[in-house]
Amino acid sequence: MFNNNQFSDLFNKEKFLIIKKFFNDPEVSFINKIKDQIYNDNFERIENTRFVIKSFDNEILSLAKNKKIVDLVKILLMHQDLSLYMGRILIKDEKSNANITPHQDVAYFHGTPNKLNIFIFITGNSLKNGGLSFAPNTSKYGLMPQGNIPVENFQYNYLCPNLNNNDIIVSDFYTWHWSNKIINSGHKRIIIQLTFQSSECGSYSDLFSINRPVLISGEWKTKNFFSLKESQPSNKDNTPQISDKNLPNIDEIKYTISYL
Ligand SMILES: O=C(O)CCC(=O)C(=O)O
Ligand SMILES: [Fe+2]
Repeated sequence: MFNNNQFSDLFNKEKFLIIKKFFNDPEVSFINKIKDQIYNDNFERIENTRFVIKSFDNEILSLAKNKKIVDLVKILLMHQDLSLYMGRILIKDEKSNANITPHQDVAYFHGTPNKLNIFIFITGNSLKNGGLSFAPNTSKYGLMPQGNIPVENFQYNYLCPNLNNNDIIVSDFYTWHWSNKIINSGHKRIIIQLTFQSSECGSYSDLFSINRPVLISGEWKTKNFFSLKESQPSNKDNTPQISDKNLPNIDEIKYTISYL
């Protein structure tokens, strides 16, 4: 059994950690129930995407509140007060079997970039089954533009670990990852992604499951909540105008000191 320091020392080296046999049998049964429901719903998803349509709010919330997960996130994010930024289910099957090109999640979301991803592999993970590949230690390159990261221009190593449904992967929000097409015919791949952050940040993703701010541990350390949808770019010229009577009138004195 690992202690807290070993977890964080290992993670902090390359911001990537595989934890084998994380879930016990009852937890695996719980995960398998989600799988059964997805099969029952015939893998219904948001049109032409890899995202499951049904929200699975309760299931995702109870996984995100699993004591072992919360304790792990507290150690790795070094925060006691945590919220769930995003929870979603990622499907790959014959209907959506594209390569997911190299990217980092941080470029596509909002709020604090200091987020932590936990991936749960309901149907395991392997190269031939459209599993996730990761390039540990790529957070060192920081924020990259959106789109396919030009991996050919960089030094990196990657792996697509063979995992079971009781194993998890933890990575920071900068770590490059991607996935290949399913090669084993008939295979259906289901992955749960949970994204945590300090509750000092009131950002939350409202594109998938859990479309609201959710406190996971401790207390809220902010009063400002703002969703991903309402943070999308405006497509009009919305530059605040001098003539705008609603312009907030802040006294500049508040921000001013004299250097001399
Ligand atoms: O579903 C996949 O294979 C990868 C998905 C992913 O990394 C993403 O949507 O950010
Ligand atoms: Fe991703």
